[in-house]
Amino acid sequence: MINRQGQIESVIIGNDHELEIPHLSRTRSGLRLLRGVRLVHTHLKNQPLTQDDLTDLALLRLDLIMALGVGKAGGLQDVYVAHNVANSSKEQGYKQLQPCAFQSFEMNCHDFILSLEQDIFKGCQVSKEGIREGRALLVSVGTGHVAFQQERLDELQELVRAQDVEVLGCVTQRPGSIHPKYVVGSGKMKDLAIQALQSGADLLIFDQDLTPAQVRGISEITDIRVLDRSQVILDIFAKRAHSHIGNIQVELAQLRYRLPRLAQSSTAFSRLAGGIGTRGPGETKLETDRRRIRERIQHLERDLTSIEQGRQEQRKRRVKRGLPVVSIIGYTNAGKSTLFNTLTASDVSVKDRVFETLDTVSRSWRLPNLGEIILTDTVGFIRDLPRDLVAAFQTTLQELQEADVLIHVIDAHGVNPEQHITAVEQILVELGLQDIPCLRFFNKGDLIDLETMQGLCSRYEGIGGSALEETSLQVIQHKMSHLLLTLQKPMSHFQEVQTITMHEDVPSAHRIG
Ligand SMILES: Nc1nc2c(ncn2[C@@H]2O[C@H](COP(=O)(O)OP(=O)(O)OP(=O)(O)O)[C@@H](O)[C@H]2O)c(=O)[nH]1
Ligand SMILES: [Mg+2]
Repeated sequence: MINRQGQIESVIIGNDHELEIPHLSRTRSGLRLLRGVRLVHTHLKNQPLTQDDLTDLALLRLDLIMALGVGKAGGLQDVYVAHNVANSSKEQGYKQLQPCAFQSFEMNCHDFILSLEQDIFKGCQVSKEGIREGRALLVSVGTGHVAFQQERLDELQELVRAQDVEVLGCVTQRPGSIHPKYVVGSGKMKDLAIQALQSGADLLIFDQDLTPAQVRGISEITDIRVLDRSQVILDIFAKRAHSHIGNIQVELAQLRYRLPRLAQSSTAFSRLAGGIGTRGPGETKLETDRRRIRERIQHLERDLTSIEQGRQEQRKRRVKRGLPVVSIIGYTNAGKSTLFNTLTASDVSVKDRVFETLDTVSRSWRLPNLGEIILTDTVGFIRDLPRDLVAAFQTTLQELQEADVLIHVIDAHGVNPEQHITAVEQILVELGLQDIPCLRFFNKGDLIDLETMQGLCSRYEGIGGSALEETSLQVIQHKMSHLLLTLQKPMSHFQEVQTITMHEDVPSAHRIG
């Protein structure tokens, strides 16, 4: 291995068909530059560069790779050279020079590498949209329906974008079966790693949930950060959490998720490394880290329990007062908060992005014939909600237990409203909320034609409209009044409710969370 100054950095002794390259430090200065060392090695049977050579070149971002072919008589015969290229759209990320007889071979390696690096750097400069937190290649590995896989991948893009990560490309893999260690075969995984490097990605994000062992296996091959969908969702929650309880729940979910994966970060060395510098004291540190995380988890759990007790008291008081509670639920970005704002003349944050709302917010809502009731806006759902998140968000989700009626908001303009309905209803079952009466509201009616809306409404026995238009919401109010009146609760509850003076019993901006 020879560095840019022409000095020999290391001498590697291999056998007649392979060599083991020692651990190389990670990419310099965070920019997608070359490694600063070139590999010059012998090929004892004068063979051209092998696929393994070219993979090493790309994966390790070597300045270049050179094989000196040994002829039959034992002298040097031909020289084979390959280098990385700048253009990421090319299928191959490297270029092989014409083989040349050793005697006539001439190359100014230093200048060649510098100009190559300049080209590569130009191709990888940060896009005009601004500095992003990362550049990711998304990967979906599936054996199910193609259309479904694509839809999930689109959703993953949304999730990743919500974190200000630039999506450089999406790759769909459809293996016969899921490889236990790498999800796809190791050959395919190497191709993926090369593709990620060529496109300038520093993150590989999988749509599938990966086991800690898979994250480890893939990181070892690719040498870049590997994330799965759950982690992306957890990170979004972490970014969006503002309230005290929101922060506790998110941190708890993150720590529980991280604990079994802790070993991964300290062993994420180059695939060829064999663990140099990662054993010994590293093990002890790992144990300390684990213990600290466990202690922190216990601490957060205690905090959460005491908050939970306080909330139960609060709930009991409300139940005693007999105020009916209606909770708005639904898939993330369906328009729940918009509906909440229009119905209660509030101004909770509404944005065209996933998981804008994390904390439950309750306000009073006046219904014809009933008077004031409590309307609650809640955190959005998504299919395959990470388990750690559901577990940690129990306190927030339990708020839903007290709802007398749910309004399930569905984005009628979305790609697949049916899938979203199924996902949400599945989560309701998991939370034991399936028996609460539910009114389905197909939202964003202004964006679809009447016929489609009527089809959805009749198929799902729902009502349609737009959360942005007050007039289209009168039908919700009437339906809701009717629903609440037909519930088992005695009429007296509602009469009682009508006489309540708001500032005494239900602050008009009563905020939970
Ligand atoms: N055209 C149209 N856009 C709507 C309608 N309702 C909501 N939106 C838009 O949809 C996006 C999401 O709205 P939110 O109300 O934040 O959705 P949410 O369900 O609360 O989302 P999360 O809190 O992130 O789960 C925003 O850009 C809204 O302006 C509607 O009826 N018509
Ligand atoms: Mg919202």
